[in-house]
Amino acid sequence: MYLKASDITRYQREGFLMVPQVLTPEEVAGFFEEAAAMLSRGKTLHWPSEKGMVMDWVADAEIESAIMRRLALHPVITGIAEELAGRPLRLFKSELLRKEGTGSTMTPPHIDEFALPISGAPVTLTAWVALVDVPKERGCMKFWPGSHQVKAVDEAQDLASHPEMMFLPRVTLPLRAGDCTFHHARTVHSAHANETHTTRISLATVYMDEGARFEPRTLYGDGMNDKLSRHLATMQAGQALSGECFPRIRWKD
Ligand SMILES: O=C(O)CCC(=O)C(=O)O
Repeated sequence: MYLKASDITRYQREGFLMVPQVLTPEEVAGFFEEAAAMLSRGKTLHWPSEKGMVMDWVADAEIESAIMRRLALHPVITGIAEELAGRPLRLFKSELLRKEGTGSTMTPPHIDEFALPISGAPVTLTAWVALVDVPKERGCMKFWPGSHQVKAVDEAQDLASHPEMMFLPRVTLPLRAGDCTFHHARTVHSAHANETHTTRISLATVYMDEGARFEPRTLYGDGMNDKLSRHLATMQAGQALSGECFPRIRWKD
């Protein structure tokens, strides 16, 4: 076991958990080197905002790079994910995120579930591992505790129609390089702008229930040409998200 029972209870209550130093400094250095090389190749997707750029990212990081696949399937991270989920999981996708220094804008509050083409998977969660120090000024994440259990948000699919969410308490979580947050797919979260001169780099990996099935979503994949989107385009609604593309991650007793 990597976690205490109280960590798991807390995750279940709040919908997120920060676990410090899941990576050693040596691991961070190795993964950072590969991440920087991948990002420098420039093949990224972009999330623009009215005021600038929220971030850009390498989709399919774990397909493009064996080193990133090792990080997406890292035994400590996947072990914690399965302890939080309480059941076997599969890897859905892994994205290498970049929030450029001085100029990138905040990540707006959102819920991942509505952008994930996954059904029958009540335990979908994301591991977000920092490859540089991420204080608030560099764009650390914020989470709305307990929001994964709010029915109104569950049904609304659109936070803009729930302005009251903006008046609920939220938690700002600065991370050191090698720290990792885990958040439930229904937890409302956002991130600050990067106001520093250092680029924020992290890997966000989505894990899903072993029995997850494909549910086409209009929000997903429009205009995207990454390998995962192309693979999903060949799938039928209700088909199992399994096989080589969506491997089982380990299950620890
Ligand atoms: O990195 C960010 O700013 C947001 C990431 C996010 O929304 C996610 O990993 O689900």
